Amino acid sequence: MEGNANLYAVLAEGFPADRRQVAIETPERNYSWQDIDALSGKLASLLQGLSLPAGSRVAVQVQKSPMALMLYLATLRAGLVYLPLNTAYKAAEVEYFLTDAEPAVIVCDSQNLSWVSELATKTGTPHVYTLDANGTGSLADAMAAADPVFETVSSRPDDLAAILYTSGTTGRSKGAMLSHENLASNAQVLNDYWGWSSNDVLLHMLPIFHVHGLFVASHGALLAGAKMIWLPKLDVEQALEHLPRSTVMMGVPTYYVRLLADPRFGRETCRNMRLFISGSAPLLSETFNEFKERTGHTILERYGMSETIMLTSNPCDPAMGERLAGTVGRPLPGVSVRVVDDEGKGVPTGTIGNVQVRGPNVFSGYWRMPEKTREEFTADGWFRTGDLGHFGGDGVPDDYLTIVGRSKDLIISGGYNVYPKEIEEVIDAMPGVNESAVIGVPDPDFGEAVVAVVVPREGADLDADAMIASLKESLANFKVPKRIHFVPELIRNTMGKVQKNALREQYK
Ligand code: MCA
Ligand code: AMP
Repeated sequence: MEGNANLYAVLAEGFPADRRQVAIETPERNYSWQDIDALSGKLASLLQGLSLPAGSRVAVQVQKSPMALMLYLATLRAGLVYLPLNTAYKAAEVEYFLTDAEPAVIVCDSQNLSWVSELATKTGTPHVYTLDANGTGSLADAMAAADPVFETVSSRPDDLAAILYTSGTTGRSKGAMLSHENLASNAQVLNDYWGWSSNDVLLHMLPIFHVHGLFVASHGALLAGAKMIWLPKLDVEQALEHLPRSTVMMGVPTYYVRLLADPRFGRETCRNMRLFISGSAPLLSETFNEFKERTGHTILERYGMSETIMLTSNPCDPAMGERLAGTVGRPLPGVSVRVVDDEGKGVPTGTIGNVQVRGPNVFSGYWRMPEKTREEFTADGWFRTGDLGHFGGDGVPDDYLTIVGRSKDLIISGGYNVYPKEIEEVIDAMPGVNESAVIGVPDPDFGEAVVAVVVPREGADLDADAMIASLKESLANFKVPKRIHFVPELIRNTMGKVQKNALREQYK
């Protein structure tokens, strides 16, 4: 008989034989491997008791906690589809996801219960639960009597495991559909490539509503049977306390910039560290170099997307080559990456082109968007990443990829993606605004910062601070421009298209 392709079953194969060992350590309490099995089992029993059709979505917008991770694992075990939502999203943003994904269940923080319940009624989401950072809430109450023994549902490799929303150039978010196989194959490849072992201790400080923290980091430790030190977020003070007992850390570049900004961070802090991994946004060479100088460690940079999970990585094993600043390394085993011109023809080494990918990790399409899905895949089955890059060049080995930019109009701020169009639409609808252009400018902390250039209507008296305060009511804070500049008109080319490059140059 074939094994169960359910991602939880795959991950659980890596759990240590002695289930009493600590799997997750938090400042408040520890969770053993047995606790993971029993708590995710109880939640899975509860979800199964709702008698939902297979493939029903479970939307989750809660603060990071071990119980939130249990809820993710329970959703997998029950054969349902996990839909994580950034905790920064406001009601108007969450409404879109509930309307589009039609989840059967939404779990939220108790402080958001009133507006989430209203949305659930409006969008027809039948089950609403609360889960707070300390593990309490109506979900905990409901699971109290549930059976901790749960036989993980048998899944096929192609069954949907999660939907991750990723914004589109049109400003409308698309749900990337990831299967059990997409996630499991990537976790298995990384387990080997990054040399995970049960002796590792992962310092987990990333949010768990995106690929980086939820899949790459958590799956890595779970599949290796390695302990996680689980912190709610990046807090340099706490990082300094826990790094000396850790062997692996993952972060977006801002994490490394912030660690370096603290003079106490250095070799001693990293004395037990084996591996620092960076991704989600470009790591500046100066950060890479300063880190090496200060700690003796070479950050490993890798590249991925919500639609594909991890695609390329610098080597972990020194025998396989050097980790090179500014590059994202080689395609992972089993993953194919090609760089092509606009006609789809391969370009020579060192030449910039469009990055396209293929492999068992690549998603099957966007939720209920067959047209959009067709557009994003080539006729011969390659996914168009929207990133621009080149292989080799400049003394870099020919099989190392460098990402040089994006053909999509995307800003990455502190590892979060911001689509200018979405922000422009909200600004343009504000009273007194004629039009706007939203751009990313270099920022020492966030890598890129969101800035808006606004053309007021004639006679309008706009106030930047008031506009920012108003934008915070409907948009997640990380999307809200850090600064607004007023101009009489936007720079355009002869075709009438706004020249964002010129604006970026002017306001950097
Ligand atoms: C918070 N703020 C931000 C950001 N985060 N503004 C812009 N960009 C951000 N990323 C807002 C806050 O709401 C606050 O606004 C103000 O900025 C200052 O907040 P601060 O205290 O500095 O923020 P923080 O809580 O320390 O968070 C910064 C952070 C966090 C630690 C860098 O954003 C973070 O953990 N980012 C990681 C994102 C991530 O995991 N990305 C992976 C995506 P106000 O003062 O107005 O309230 S997965 C992915 O991209 C792919 C697949 C991949 O390859 O991994
Ligand atoms: P997301 O939509 O959150 O999945 O973000 C994926 C995008 O993040 C990719 O298409 C890249 O543009 C960017 N990205 C991820 N990792 C890196 C990296 N190491 N260097 C440059 N860009 C990256």
